[in-house]
Amino acid sequence: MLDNHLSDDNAEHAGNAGSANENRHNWTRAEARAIYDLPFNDLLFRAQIVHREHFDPNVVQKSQLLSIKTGGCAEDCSYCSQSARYKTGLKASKLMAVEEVMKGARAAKEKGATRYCMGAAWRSPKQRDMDVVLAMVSGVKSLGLETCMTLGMLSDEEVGQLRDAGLDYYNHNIDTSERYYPEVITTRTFADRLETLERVRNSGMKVCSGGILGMGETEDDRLDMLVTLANLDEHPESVPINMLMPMDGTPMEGIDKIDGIAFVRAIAVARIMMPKSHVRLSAGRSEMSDELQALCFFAGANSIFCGEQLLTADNPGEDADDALFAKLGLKGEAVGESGNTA
Ligand code: SAM
Ligand code: DTB
Ligand code: SF4
Repeated sequence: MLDNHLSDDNAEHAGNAGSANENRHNWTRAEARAIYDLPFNDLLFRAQIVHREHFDPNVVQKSQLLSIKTGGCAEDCSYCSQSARYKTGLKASKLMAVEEVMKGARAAKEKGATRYCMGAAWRSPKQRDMDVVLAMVSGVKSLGLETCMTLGMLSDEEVGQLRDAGLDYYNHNIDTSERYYPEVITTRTFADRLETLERVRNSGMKVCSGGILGMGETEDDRLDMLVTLANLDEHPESVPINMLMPMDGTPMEGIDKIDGIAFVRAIAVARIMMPKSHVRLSAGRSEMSDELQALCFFAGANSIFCGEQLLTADNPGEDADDALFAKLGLKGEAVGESGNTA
């Protein structure tokens, strides 16, 4: 049905992409490339068709982030304000108290967030912190919010504890392609990331995994990252696509911004290759125009971080997002309603 609308030589390669109802896990870079290189209008049309097969196109899921332990991190991720290796001017703080987290979660729920994502600047959690972390999970869950955490690498034991406490999602990004990964992070490997993702998947929790665009990687690196995510045994239920927010004092300070159209193309490819996943337009929205965000939603992004702050960086905030949603006729996804019509 779709092939009538494809207008160039890529049509043959891109022909079956996303039109089948079942998720595929055998994507090649060549296929991803062929989709990515389609004329922009064809690409967006294709992404919209896939999106509408599975989701209400005017519903966007809202997650709220909270940094439960900020800064002082032992890892050397070159994009991150929280690494202890760079002079970013960020003040490190200890693990928050459970009641403080609950306050934030109640406020987020009132403002329409359906998922509360708690992030810690750790390579991996310390066993002595686990009791507090688990109490955060069960507390936030008791408010009727979906729970998500991002705490670094996990052991099988920790994965089991988090699941049993009621954690719905675990966020662990692969960040970039396997090829480019060592240029960005040297203190852990791409394989380490995949290992934790597998543990989370095997535990029965839902997986949130994506990456960052605009770190100096090539287009092929972006496609390889998406192919890796799409070829996992199951697609991550959430796929956050972050636009690099260059942080003062990090090796990525002052890096050239990614082209907006290239960013939208990557979102569309993610939507087409992972048709039933929520694709989240994540960090970087405070630097994006309404028009660029609208194109991202049109390309199939259907989730955002809401609120004034991400972990350490700015986010547009409630007023700006309410105005944007009103202009575009978008609605927030209701608690417990996935919006996924598949
Ligand atoms: N420490 C944990 C870890 O690295 O897995 C969890 C927190 S970490 C800050 C979560 C993710 O935020 C990173 O994997 C990265 O994708 C994203 N992120 C961090 N700093 C960013 C930045 N400056 N711009 C865009 N995304 C960023
Ligand atoms: C994700 O992919 N992006 C979020 C969340 N998962 C943990 C974090 C974005 C961080 C942006 C920079 C900051 O706030 O420090
Ligand atoms: Fe630490 Fe996570 Fe930042 Fe890397 S991304 S430095 S692991 S907080």
